[in-house]
Amino acid sequence: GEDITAFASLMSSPSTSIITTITPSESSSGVKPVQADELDGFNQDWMNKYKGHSQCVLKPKTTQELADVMKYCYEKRIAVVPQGGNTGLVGGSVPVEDEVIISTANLNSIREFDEVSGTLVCDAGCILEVLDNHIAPKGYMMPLDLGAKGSCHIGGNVATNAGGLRFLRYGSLHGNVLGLEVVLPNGEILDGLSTLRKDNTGFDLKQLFIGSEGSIGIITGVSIVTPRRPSAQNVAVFALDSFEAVQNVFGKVKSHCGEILSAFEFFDQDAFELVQGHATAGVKDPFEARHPFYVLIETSGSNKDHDDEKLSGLLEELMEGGSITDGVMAQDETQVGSLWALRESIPEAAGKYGSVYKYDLSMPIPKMNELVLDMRARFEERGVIGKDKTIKTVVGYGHIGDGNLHINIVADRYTPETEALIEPYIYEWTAKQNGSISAEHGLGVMKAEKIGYTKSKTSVAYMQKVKDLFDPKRILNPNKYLPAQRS
Ligand code: FAD
Ligand code: 2HG
Ligand code: ZN
Repeated sequence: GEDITAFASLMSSPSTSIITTITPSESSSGVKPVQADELDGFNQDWMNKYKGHSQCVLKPKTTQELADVMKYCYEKRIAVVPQGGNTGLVGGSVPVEDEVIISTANLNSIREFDEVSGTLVCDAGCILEVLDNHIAPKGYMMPLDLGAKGSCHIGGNVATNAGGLRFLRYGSLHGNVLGLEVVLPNGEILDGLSTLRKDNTGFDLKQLFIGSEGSIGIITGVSIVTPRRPSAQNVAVFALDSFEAVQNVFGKVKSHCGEILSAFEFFDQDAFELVQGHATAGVKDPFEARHPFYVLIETSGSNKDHDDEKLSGLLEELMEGGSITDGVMAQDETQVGSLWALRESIPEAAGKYGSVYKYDLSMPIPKMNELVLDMRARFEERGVIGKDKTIKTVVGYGHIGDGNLHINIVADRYTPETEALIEPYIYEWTAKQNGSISAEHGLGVMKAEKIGYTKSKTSVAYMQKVKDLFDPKRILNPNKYLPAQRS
């Protein structure tokens, strides 16, 4: 297409350097210079924390076009960064320097949907919510859901192995993705768009690309199995007075509603206050007072009467045993949305309040709140936390049902000094619990050098070999995902 012709003419002078700067002045063939303001949205990440200065964004319309671009880049050794919806939270989707940005925005066709098996095959640039809306009338839903659903691409979800709000019920993309079509760094197309549920023939290569964050190939097509959309859904938010109570309630919820449970999320009072003060819409406080902790539970089933019965059994036990101090249950779709907004708008509210240092950690559930308290104490000791101080607030929330804590530290701005107050302390703390420094957001540029807190030297060495096997010239997403290697 036009983009590629433009690219080829811009690139016509042979280059051997890994990073090639394309300035409008190099364009001798009537190619329209790219306007700086158009580029900003592609160069800047969602948090305004990471910014590259690429002069070139390509939006191929077909897998073959993308393959042609990669072949060219491989020959000339030009670095590229794959970009989906640019909602990633570790700086992986934007250039570190001036890498060419390859956006999947124009790879957005739904290829097929099988209504018997629930198998969906689509282009990588389809927006998650668009896919969910497409299959909803057919009685199906996407097996993942996240706050960024209105802009993230399914290819980006697969590339980050996104977890999200219903991981607890539907599991990882490692289980739900049935096949992938991938353009390799040298332009070869790895055509693996299988729709088979079972296929034990050789290495399952697609698994390598799930969670590879654009380091070894660009995903162009996704085949994914989708579950039935539940006909009955209930959402409740409970208020609790301690983190012990949160854990206790988790046990009780599982024993009453285990097989219909589709989400178990928690947020602390500071996260709740943040949303009350800074989120945009639909976040009215449904309670009369503020509470130290909140949990949101969702059930999804096929028989409303059965589910209601199970929930009333649960509520009875929780109220009688004093496990919760208050609770609200959604009575209709609108209230379902409002209760979910209390949890889903935490990242947005944090971003409105200041510059956010985000930590996405796996650890034993009992340790989670200890870390949040420890971080607050650390800042208090140094006198840096408060409304008008360097650190405005520290909030804890997340997918407690999956052992995944999110800590958002909202600062007045991003500075190396503030970062040094948090890192490596928080990573060391997590490593001591044998936790993970990235439960679901990935490594990107933020944590490429930190992988050793969670993975052994041997594992990292084999990861480097996989990288070299697919991308020997290291043109895909340089400076990200894995520690820098000497060439
Ligand atoms: P991008 O941000 O564009 O890219 C992410 C990474 O994948 C980059 O390294 C990029 O190079 C690579 N990449 C993108 N597309 C491709 C491709 N086609 N082929 C190869 N590599 C590619 N994440 C969770 O896991 N759980 C959550 O609950 C969650 N909630 C979020 C809520 C909000 C409000 C926001 C802003 C983000 C949230 N995220 C969450 C993080 C983010 O949305 C996910 O990581 C998402 O999967 C990224 O998709 P994307 O299309 O925006 O990818
Ligand atoms: C969520 O669960 C996302 O809301 C974002 O994973 C978490 O912003 C964050 O830290
Ligand atoms: Zn999350």
